Amino acid sequence: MDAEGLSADELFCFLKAKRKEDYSYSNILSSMCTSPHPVAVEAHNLFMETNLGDPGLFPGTADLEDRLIRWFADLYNEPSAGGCTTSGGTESNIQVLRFCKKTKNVENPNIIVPASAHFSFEKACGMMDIEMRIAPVDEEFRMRTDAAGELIDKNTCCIIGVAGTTEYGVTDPIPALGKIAGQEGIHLHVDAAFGGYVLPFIENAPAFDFSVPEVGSISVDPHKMGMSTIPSGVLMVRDEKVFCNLLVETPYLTTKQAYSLTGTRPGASVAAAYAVMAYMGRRGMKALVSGCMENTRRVIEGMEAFGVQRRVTPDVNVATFEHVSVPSPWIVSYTRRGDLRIVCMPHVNRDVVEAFLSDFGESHVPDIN
Ligand code: 0PR
Repeated sequence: MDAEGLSADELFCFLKAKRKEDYSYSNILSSMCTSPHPVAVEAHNLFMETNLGDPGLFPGTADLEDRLIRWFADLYNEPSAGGCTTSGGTESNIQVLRFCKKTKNVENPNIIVPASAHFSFEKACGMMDIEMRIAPVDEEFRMRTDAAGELIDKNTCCIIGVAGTTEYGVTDPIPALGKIAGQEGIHLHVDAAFGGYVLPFIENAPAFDFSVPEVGSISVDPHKMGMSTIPSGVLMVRDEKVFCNLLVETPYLTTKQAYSLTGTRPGASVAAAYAVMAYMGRRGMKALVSGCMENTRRVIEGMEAFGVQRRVTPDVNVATFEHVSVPSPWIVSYTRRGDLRIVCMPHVNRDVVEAFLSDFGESHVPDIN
């Protein structure tokens, strides 16, 4: 840090130049984040200085958090469900494993995740000394329930299913996982970080929420398909009592106990998440999701017309293909197996999809073998 500060002009000239070095979402086909909705930005700015770590100082913001949780309880078909906001999918998954480990209270706890699970579980298990048992997936990249069942033992404290996997956009067989979790009395967590804002707005979507009686918790991220600002996660639990064993004393705060992982917590992105849902309503979200799914189908159909095979038909707006390169300036990603992956986020609108397909078609040399 220099002795003298910069003028605001100099400072913002520098900051704007730095921001220009970032890629623009208009060419990003690899991200599960997107440009926040304008109402999210406005709400975020309005609540910029709020801190849900000391909620008694910000009762208005805390009320928005409660209202957001009530909406998700409704959306996920269990009006009495509880929950809290987090910084995103990683923190939500950590919180789930924290309470599952405490509740089970065995010496060598383990959890069962599908091979497709997000790497946040690896981090969480490392932090908490939990063994992560990996169940293989089937040819459509869904967790194999029989294999998951075989991995269970008396030390298993949680089974995880994913609704809208990060890499292939599919949903694990949650009702079947519910059966085995129920038989063994094990907590079933559904990681719906991505799919939690998609599946409720699609006709005939696979079951993933509290309507499956054994589902104990669901994580969902407003900063992904919820078009909110970063960082924003929600962790829903069927029975709020699971949080009790995470409580610590917070004597000098406005609330005397807290179970959240982080201390200071942004109210701004919570207000932003609330704003998007309030503004869009169910009908608006349905229209948004239908558009993303329509664009996903168009990408798949367009790529197949160039002879590039889809890897799987997804449940959410993630399209995957056999490995092929794409021309610049398009930014795509490749899965651990090497498959091309395109996420049709709201910024990947129909014009973007057509521009990508046209550029791809011009550059692609079909493999004649
Ligand atoms: N669970 C699932 C199913 C996820 O897909 C992700 C993240 C997480 C948990 C963790 O969420 P947080 O990153 O909010 O903690 N999925 C994306 C991924 O890791 C996140 C992402 C977003 C990555 C934008 C890149 C990017 O540009 O691939």
